[in-house]
Amino acid sequence: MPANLTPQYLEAELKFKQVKTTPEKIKALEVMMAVIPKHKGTERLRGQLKSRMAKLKEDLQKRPTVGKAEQAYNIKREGAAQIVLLGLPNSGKSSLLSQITNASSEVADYPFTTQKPIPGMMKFENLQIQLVDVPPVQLDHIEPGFPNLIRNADALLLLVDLTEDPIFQMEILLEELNGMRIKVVGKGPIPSLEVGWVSLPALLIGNKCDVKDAMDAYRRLESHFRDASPILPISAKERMNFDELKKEIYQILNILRVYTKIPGKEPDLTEPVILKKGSTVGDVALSIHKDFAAKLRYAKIWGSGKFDGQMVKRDFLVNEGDVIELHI
Ligand SMILES: Nc1nc2c(ncn2[C@@H]2O[C@H](COP(=O)(O)OP(=O)(O)OP(=O)(O)O)[C@@H](O)[C@H]2O)c(=O)[nH]1
Ligand SMILES: [Mg+2]
Repeated sequence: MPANLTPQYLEAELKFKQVKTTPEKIKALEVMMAVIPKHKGTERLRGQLKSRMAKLKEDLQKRPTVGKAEQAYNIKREGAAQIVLLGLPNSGKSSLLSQITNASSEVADYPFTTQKPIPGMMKFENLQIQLVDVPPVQLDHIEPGFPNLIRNADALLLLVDLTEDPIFQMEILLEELNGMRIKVVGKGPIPSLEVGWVSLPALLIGNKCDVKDAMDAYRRLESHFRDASPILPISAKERMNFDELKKEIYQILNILRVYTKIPGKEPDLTEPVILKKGSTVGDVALSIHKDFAAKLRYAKIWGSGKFDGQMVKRDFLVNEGDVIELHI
């Protein structure tokens, strides 16, 4: 060790050894670098301090920050719609994701198993719908990014465990959503909302219907909520009622599928155009290209028209399953 290190430097070095966190270490190291005598005898030591600093800064970059946690909640939307699975700990969200989609999410009999969102794709007829498993809803803590993921979803599946006071669980979920200024819409008209609120369609699900007496609990849950929302019993574990579940999910999305065809050719029924209910022939054209929509003169429609191949204008409302030939 060079003999000519100052007390000032030694004090800074002591501080460096005492502190624990990376930002504190960086601060202490900065002081050491500032006060170290700068001459030939300390050249090597100064080099070491520099590389130590580089290492610490690298560690700081690697540490998960609030921003990173938030990023985990940024799930890219894929397929026809993005649906978030919400529920209290152990309600069976990860079981459902693992059983009904191509993805897998850890399942365990202890609460708080899921730590970050996991997306998976569910096949329904000729559609792929994205389901997102998330950590359980907690009363006292919301991860940054979580409310946004929910607000941006197309719909929610609210999962309750039928073996654990399901009405109470559902009330907690609805209250938590209220706190995030999210209004769940089930049956009936969409309510007018105050600024800052969003409305989301939701399907209520009573899970674990395979367990003894669970169906009694389901009937109580149903009589409590059936006027407000669509509701269904399932068993994620035993894959019970999955066909019905998929149909109900499609229903709450409020979308429809139409198929376009080229004159003289058959339509491709594996490639639906997905539109909001209430869309028109003009919207079908727009989904292909905006120039197409601008130049559209008329369309021929099979399905909802009075007769097959009927000529319709751009404001004609399309229905589920219609086949449409656009003419420009
Ligand atoms: N009998 C029965 N058990 C189920 C069913 N679905 C889930 N379970 C069990 O319930 C426990 C919790 O399941 P998970 O899928 O991990 O629940 P989760 O909602 O993802 O839990 P967190 O990630 O902690 O919020 C596990 O022991 C599962 O095996 C079901 O349909 N029937
Ligand atoms: Mg889970």
